[in-house]
Amino acid sequence: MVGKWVTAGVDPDIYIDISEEDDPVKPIIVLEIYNGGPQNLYIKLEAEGPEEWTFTPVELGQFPAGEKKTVTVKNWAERPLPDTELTETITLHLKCYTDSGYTDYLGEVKQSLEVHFIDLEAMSVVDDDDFTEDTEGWSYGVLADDHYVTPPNSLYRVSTVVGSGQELYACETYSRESMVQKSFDIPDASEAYACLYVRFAHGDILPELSVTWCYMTVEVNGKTVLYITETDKWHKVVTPVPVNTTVTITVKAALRVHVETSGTASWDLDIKLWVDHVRVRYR
Ligand SMILES: [Ca+2]
Repeated sequence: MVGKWVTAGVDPDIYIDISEEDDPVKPIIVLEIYNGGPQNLYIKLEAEGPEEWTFTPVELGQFPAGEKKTVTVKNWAERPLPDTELTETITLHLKCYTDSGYTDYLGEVKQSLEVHFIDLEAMSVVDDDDFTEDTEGWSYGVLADDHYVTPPNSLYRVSTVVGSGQELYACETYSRESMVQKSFDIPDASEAYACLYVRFAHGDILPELSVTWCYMTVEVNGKTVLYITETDKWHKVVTPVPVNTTVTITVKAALRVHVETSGTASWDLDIKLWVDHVRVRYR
């Protein structure tokens, strides 16, 4: 019944590279939940799958009536890292309640998830970018050594959202999207993957401002394969890419601020992004 008005958007395929992954594996999922019903709901995520997995229910909080909300869920599932490639199916249960105590149960929405464990190191190399000595053909960005996955450098780009000395007028908004990009020629093969690490951050928010949005995305040929809001942390993304064509990977970081009180900016407000350890593989 509840499935008539609650929908859960989730990428039905997760790719995990067993050649470089923590043991146990703890996948992170992003759910875009739409509550199209007449009342506010509280939703709890539960899951079931093969016996190797351990699942922990996660209370996702309130989903107001008529609204869409994106949630990133961690620590909901873990499994020992397999040493061979395999694919497993997990069923997500989004249990809907009408109270914050998660007792008045209304119904659930089910969603199936395929977890693909792949071994990138067993595949052929299209490209490896570790930014050891140069920017490896990426558009924009310079080398930086303040954060990296493989020493001594990563690719870095900083963009100014609001400059020091800039006049700020109440109710105005300022936004900036910073990006770096590279294209890869993928051979005619049966499958291909890209794996990279990304990170972003912004400077101290000026006292006159509030943050409207702040996120990072990774796109493959314009399709978003990663959306994150957590700053100051490396995020690993593994994604299939099309074969026998050119694939463009775009990493973006965006910050939008709203001026709450007029004033003069006392310092530069920057949006920063880092990329490192890019591997593109096929077989
Ligand atoms: Ca590096």
